[in-house]
Amino acid sequence: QRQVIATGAVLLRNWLTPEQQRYLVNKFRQWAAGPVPPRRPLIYGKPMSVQSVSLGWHWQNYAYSRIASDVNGAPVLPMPEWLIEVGTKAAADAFAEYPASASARWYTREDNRFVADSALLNYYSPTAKMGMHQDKEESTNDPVVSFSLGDSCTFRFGNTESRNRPYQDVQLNSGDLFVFGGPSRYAYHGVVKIIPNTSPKHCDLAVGRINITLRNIGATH
Ligand code: MD5
Ligand code: FE
Repeated sequence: QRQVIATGAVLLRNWLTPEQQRYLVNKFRQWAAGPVPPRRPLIYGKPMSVQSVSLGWHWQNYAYSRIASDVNGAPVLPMPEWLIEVGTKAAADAFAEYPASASARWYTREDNRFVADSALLNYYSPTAKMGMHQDKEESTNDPVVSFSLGDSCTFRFGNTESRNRPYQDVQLNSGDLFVFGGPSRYAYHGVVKIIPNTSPKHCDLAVGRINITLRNIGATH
């Protein structure tokens, strides 16, 4: 079911079927075994607890590149066409109840389609967290499409002014879709806690949480 957390921030519970969740978990394993291994990016000089690997564009120190020069110098895997299509459908479903005249300004493309050029694949161990931050390295304002797999988490969705209150804590479960765009695109957000032993059996992920975010970072080199 649909939950509007704020204007442009829409949660669709169980958007992914159990089969799709298991498929994405297995794809994550393949991608993680690809040319660039998951690593812990440095945040203020310290490795973050989340392990991250990308498709399309590699996120490195507040910039995006095709080559993971900070990891092993390998080129990142390309974005699969099917995943781009999943992202387009996800954004369209999430924003279906907004009139096109309103959401038109939330997309770069004039046809109001979200076309991702990159995916961040983040693995949270049961003790991992992500501090409150804004996603502002992308050079477009297109929405961010987020899928949750495995263990549930407590996700903190804040405001656009500061990392402090007011914020809302929302539990994200395996299969949930969360789309952030429009006036919510630059809201502060973070992952407060992974809720252990909540991964559904169908995921075949014994421990931890996978978050896949699809973005149109709009980079050209
Ligand atoms: C997560 N991951 O659940 C979140 C989901 C990240 C990250 O924060 O940067 O990898 S993405 C939540 C998000 C993305 C873009 C914008 C906003 C939230 N927002 O404006 O609130 O592990
Ligand atoms: Fe983020």
